[in-house]
Amino acid sequence: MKTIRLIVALVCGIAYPVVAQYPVKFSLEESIAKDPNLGRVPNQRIILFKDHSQGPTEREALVRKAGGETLRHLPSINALVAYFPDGIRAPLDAEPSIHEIVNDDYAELHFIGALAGCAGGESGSEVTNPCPANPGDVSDKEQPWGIQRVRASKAWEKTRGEGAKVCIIDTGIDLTHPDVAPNVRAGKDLSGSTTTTSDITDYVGHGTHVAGTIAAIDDDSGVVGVAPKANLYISKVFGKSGSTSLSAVIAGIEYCTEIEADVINMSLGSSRDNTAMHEAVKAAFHAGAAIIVSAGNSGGSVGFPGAYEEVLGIAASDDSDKIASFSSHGQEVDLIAPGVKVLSTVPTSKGSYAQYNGTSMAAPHVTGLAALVRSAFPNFNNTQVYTLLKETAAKIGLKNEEQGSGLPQACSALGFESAHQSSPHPARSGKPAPRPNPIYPKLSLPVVPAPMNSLQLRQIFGN
Ligand SMILES: [Ca+2]
Repeated sequence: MKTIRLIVALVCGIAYPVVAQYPVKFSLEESIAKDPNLGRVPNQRIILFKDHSQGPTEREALVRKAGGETLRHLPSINALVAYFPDGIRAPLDAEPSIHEIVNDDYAELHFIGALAGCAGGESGSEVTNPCPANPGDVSDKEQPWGIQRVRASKAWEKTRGEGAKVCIIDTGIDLTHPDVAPNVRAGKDLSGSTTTTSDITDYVGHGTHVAGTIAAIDDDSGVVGVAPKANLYISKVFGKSGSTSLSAVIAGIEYCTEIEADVINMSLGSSRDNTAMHEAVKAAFHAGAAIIVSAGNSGGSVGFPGAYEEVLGIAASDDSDKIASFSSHGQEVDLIAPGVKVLSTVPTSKGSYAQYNGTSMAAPHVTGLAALVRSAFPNFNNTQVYTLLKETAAKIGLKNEEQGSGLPQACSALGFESAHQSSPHPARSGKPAPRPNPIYPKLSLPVVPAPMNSLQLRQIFGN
């Protein structure tokens, strides 16, 4: 029997209640064998259609005939989600217009616990990094350690994220928080927890924390984010708990596509692969968004959508550049970023600032960097953004399945330092099989060119 790890660091003595249960499964197969409905939203199904031969009204009639109620349409994947209180009465599988019926699963925040009352900006023993920090960063109390570690300030003379649209799929945001609210441009509540879509208030704290790491403002007060002038769009899909349905997350992804997001942050996931979620991620990727997803906190394999090829899956490191004990890992990890004792904004009702742990906190560091890259190189497509962040990341001496391509660095990504081609700390283990480049034979828009190689990147940056 595997040990279940419950990571609750009590460094500062006072802990907020953990907002959600984080089922830790070292063997999903074992767990599912015991409970086939594990992680499923009861009686809820996502119905994917083959074509557009039926309109919304006809589809809803079809669902009613089978004993269900349509909850919402998901146009990006040509689907709808429906609730069948007594199971599906009519054999919908035989309906010629239906391609597939899949379960609606739960998605959870990749957040471990919160610490209150802590001072931020602690520095650990950083390994040698070819991308040196600015001398003033350590004494700049507005910069949490993670912001320093990704060398965000190195980019700020070139860009602070101006013009980049970042969509955060999360618990909403505190619109009264002076350190992050000024960057919020719009938002929508798709959690289904209210009858309207206008209340993007963050009742949990997670979304405000993620937003602060991405884009807290530079005002010599509180904290500053990686891209302090990025434009934030709030796609709220969690109500008052740390759990929601995949169909709500898919609706949240659709909102991000609707506002033409340059970067999407998803600090969430499910332990189950799901066709509907994968199709939604593919649709957003093909619409042009760079999609950054936390790897998960199981300490085991990478969750979904973090494991999909169309996204960057992010593991979590601590301030000594070690992988966090809770961080999921595997060959699906693309990058690693600070995810332990991350100081950021939380709702003013929860104390305004707090340190959180989780791969949820790692992903927004990369999202901020992606916003800087998109601002500096607006002609780059999402694949080029991924390639640039990976090729310019610093290896930090971990196994490839822990660090992926390494810890991304704003200075080398933005061309301020020579992109280092060799690792100062070679990986200890054998290299896992490389992930194949995504191939999408069925889809043609937009055209996705082959990722750039190191030579092409050097040609662009002239070094
Ligand atoms: Ca600030």
